[in-house]
Amino acid sequence: MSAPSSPASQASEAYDVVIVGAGFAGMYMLHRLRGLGLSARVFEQGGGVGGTWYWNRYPGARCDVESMQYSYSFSDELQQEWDWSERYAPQPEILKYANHVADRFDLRRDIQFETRVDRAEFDERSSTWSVTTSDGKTVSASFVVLATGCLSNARKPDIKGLDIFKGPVYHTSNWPHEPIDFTGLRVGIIGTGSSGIQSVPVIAEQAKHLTVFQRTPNYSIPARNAPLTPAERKTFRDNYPAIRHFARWEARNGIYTELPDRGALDDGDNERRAKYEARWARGGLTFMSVYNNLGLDKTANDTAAGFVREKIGETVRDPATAKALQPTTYPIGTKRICIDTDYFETFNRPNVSLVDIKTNPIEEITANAVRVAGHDHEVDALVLATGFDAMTGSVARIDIRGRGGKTLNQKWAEGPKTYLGLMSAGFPNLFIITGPGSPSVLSNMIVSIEQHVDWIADCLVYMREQGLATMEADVDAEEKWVAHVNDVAHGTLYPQANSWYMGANIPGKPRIFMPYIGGVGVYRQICNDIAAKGYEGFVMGRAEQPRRAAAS
Ligand code: N01
Repeated sequence: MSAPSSPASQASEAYDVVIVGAGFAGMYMLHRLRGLGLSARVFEQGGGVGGTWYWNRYPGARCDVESMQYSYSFSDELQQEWDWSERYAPQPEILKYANHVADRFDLRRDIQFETRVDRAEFDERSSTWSVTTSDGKTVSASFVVLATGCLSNARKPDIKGLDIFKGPVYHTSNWPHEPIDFTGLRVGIIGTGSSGIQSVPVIAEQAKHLTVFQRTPNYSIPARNAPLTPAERKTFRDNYPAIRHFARWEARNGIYTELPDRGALDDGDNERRAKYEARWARGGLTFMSVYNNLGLDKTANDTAAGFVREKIGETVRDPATAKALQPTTYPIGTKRICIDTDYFETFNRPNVSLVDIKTNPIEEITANAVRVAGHDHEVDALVLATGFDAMTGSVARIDIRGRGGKTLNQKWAEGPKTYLGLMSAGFPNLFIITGPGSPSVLSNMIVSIEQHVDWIADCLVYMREQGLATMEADVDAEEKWVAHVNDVAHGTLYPQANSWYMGANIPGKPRIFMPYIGGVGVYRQICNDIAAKGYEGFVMGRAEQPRRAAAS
């Protein structure tokens, strides 16, 4: 495989692979490609590496997967040398880690920062992509890898008057790089997902008054964050081979923990309560894996949901506020569960108030207030914690044209269609890392990123060895995969929530459960089996003559 010499476009530079994005996916992809002797160029919109951790700098931002597990596993030296300071790393530390990785593996020389990819067009005659960037240049590449992230296209709410508000308006996912001081200010925050829930307690400590505008209450589990001791780090490091193996193969979500051996209704009331109490005391996402049927059986789910509602009721002193904070309209876990530090406790502060905007939506924003039910809640600054156009949003912003000039946006107008979440039929040599149709956001992202990057790298080696120039998803295989992803999702409680997993947070977006919920181990096995069968379900071809990949 060599860089094409005469691309169809006016491209001045040619690469084996163009990678879009220098987050954790793009960085590792670049590292692997270099190891294979392939030329690669990364284009990154931000001014530095880190992706989501570059942009999401809001107060209180930290990862909800434990830091010893939310880290690359591809280099043992790296995982042995890096010292995480806390159980859940704060955003600045994760960004420092991303920068450390970039330096350690000398990645920056192939990354062009502050450059958006605006357009990518496949030329069928030369089997190459022409990639046009925001600096007006076009390069060509045999392959394009979209490492654009699942939660990178901010959702700005369409609220009347937002543009006439006189004070500063911040979006959690595009937070300024300089510190923001809310001291003495009346702050309003709209949105109570993970970003809102993490930032509310921190902003409340600074602000004169914080008004939280809540449309849907969320289930949140205490993080129980704490400094990591040297002994805790050592235990992880000594056991990394087994821990990483477990995360890849045994844990559905790529997180190392004990696996449940029973359903919630297999235990009596006292035993079940004791287990929930123990998980609540331990804190973190593993609350949901105490039983094996919380995502499947509504009655089982109700026991966990009821327990969390009780905890909210015990924590929040004002009964009306407590009631408003208790989620009742969807099963626990079917919207991304949150973990927090003192979120519910924050509503006991005299300088914090909750406004329910479900019953009475925001009417408008004025120059200095948020108007709800005819009442003006005066604020000096606004924080939008309103989430993302998830999974497809960042891809949709690029004008991607495949065979016959058809755009990916046209193809995905009724919802994203991929084979394995890795490729989409009609778009040859275009890979997506953690795309819709793969476990991605339902897992520890780094586990899923590494799996996809390794699979793509192995695939490129196979193509090189076989003298193949093109690869694309077969239409039938894709249809079957899309149906399978849908079937598996509908065997669970997940579609019952209006979540961003379903595209429900974006008006007009098709309601389709986007990630693959079959579990990372099952999915990895499927991907490996397909590769072992000569990439079954993919159409591979030499430059001149496409052929169907060997079936089993
Ligand atoms: O976004 P969200 P997020 N008017 O979509 C509300 C990851 N993440 O940035 O639920 C009023 O979850 C919306 O209300 P509703 C994680 O995967 C991880 O918080 O649609 N309100 C909701 O309350 C997470 O799930 C970490 O009714 C409006 C909120 O805004 C994902 O990112 C930290 C509105 C949006 O919540 C997204 O989280 C942060 C409107 N027009 C994020 N539009 C960690 O690792 C939206 N809302 C810990």
